Amino acid sequence: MTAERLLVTLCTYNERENLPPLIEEIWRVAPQADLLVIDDNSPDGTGQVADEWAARDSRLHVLHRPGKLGLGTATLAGFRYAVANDYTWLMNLDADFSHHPRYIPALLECMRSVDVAIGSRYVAGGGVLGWGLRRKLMSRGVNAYARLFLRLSTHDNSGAFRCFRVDRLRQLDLDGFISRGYAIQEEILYRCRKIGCTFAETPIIFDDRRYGQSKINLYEMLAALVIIPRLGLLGR
Ligand SMILES: Nc1nc2c(ncn2[C@@H]2O[C@H](COP(=O)(O)OP(=O)(O)OP(=O)(O)O)[C@@H](O)[C@H]2O)c(=O)[nH]1
Ligand SMILES: [Mg+2]
Repeated sequence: MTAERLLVTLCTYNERENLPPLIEEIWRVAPQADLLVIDDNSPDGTGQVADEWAARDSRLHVLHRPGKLGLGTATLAGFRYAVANDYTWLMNLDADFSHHPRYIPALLECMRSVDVAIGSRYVAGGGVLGWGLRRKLMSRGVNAYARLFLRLSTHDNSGAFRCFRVDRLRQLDLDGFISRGYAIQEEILYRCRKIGCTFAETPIIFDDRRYGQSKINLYEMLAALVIIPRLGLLGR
């Protein structure tokens, strides 16, 4: 039997200050994990910071993309890497400390019994710190919308803190995804449900980013509002 291997993916765009302490914290709780940083030629030099680290620790790998190609395609690049390199599990975290590594053990525990584990703000014990009412309503709204159009039974469908059984990712048509940006989160769950994956949600407290600026914008929000019903209709 081959050993079980965990890959943690971090999509980065201008996360230079967050990345080093985040990597340290991940390895503090999961020293066995390999890390893949997927950087879109961040102007602040995040990619170089990652390269320097990779040069001194073979557990860290860096994928450089030529420019800001979107969170969706970055996430799928991580999936492809995990499939090509035969990992057992892929776990993804935002690289801004909104997803604290202290929850990694709970997510891994879920993987004993399901195909997809979600670090969830919207189950008992979960929550959000540091957001205003507008941001809270937007997030709740997009989740209700996804549950309605995509018939998802999970509660946090827009967050990226998740763990997947890589054998299940292998079964997805990664070239068939239509989202390029943030709507990828809902599309992934939808496609996982279509192939019969099982799900668990474990509570997380989502904290506002530690350093730097948000990359989410009105365009991303509007794109999600169009893509989610489109997916639902295509799937009929
Ligand atoms: N490689 C890559 N990473 C991205 C891109 N857009 C966002 N990211 C990363 O994806 C993660 C989530 O992006 P955020 O800007 O934090 O989005 P958010 O969490 O919805 O917004 P905040 O509440 O402001 O943090 C972060 O680690 C970003 O650096 C992109 O186009 N390419
Ligand atoms: Mg964030």
